[in-house]
Amino acid sequence: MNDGEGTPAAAGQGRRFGPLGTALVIIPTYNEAENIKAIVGRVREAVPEAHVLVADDNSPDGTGKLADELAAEDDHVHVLHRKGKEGLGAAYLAGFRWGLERGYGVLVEMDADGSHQPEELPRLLTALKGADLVLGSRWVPGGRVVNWPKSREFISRGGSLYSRLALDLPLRDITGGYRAFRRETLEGLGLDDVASQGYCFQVDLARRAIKAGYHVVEVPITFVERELGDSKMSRDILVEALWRVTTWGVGERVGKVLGRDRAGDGKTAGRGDAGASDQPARAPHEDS
Ligand SMILES: Nc1nc2c(ncn2[C@@H]2O[C@H](COP(=O)(O)OP(=O)(O)O)[C@@H](O)[C@H]2O)c(=O)[nH]1
Ligand SMILES: [Mg+2]
Repeated sequence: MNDGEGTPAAAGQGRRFGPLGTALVIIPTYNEAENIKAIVGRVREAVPEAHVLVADDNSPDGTGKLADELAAEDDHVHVLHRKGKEGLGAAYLAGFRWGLERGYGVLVEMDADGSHQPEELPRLLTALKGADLVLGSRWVPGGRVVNWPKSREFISRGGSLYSRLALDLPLRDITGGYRAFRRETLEGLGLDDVASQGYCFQVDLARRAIKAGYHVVEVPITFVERELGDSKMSRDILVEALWRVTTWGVGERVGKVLGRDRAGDGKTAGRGDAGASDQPARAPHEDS
């Protein structure tokens, strides 16, 4: 059974990882007025030294204003007000930029609806001491989902399995959005040309990290479906994910046939000595 601190991996062993620095927990929000106070409070309690950035897309329900009130009474809470709804990926990219500019050492992705439990964040951060990227994972031993209908679980498991096979990624939960990045990892991923949104954004970042040779560790989490507010999952988000993953997968195979590795688009600047938690070391471009 996994001890919850990340599966030891041949790939990461022997490497020295630097100190983590201060963490910034980025919480993207669109109409999360019912959840924002509770989630920020839980993060502050679970990891008091971390800072929180609410990245709000001008939510009509006033989430941004509530976040401003939280920020006014707590210097560890910040708000990034964005013009309008542009999707999860764009909000995270803006949040990453905000955090990198201000020198944070760790950038965390966390949903506002309580699905990603802040109380599990210390385990992700502990695992990050020996990794470049930690994925909170529902689909490794010890991970699970609570209150999900079978249909949602089928879509999520299917999405990860399809991405794993299409993109040859040695990961179990590829669409999840509870993650901790070292700043150097984000800086090495070539984020400037990321156009993907929704679940696809998560697949895109995981794929870039693996292809760039970063050491990625999956830590089991208990994902709890939201009790308040509405999911923003839509058919369009699923179609985008299916389309992009398929395109990337076909592109990689064509690249291999032609003797080139296009997977990283030649733009990532990974370490070349890392891999994923349940696999032996993989050098980037090893199969080209
Ligand atoms: N800023 C921003 N946040 C978003 C957007 N879409 C979703 N979110 C947030 O992303 C997180 C996950 O969304 P959610 O609706 O719970 O998706 P689900 O968990 O897949 O059903 C929540 O915190 C949402 O408020 C968006 O367009 N902009
Ligand atoms: Mg949710």
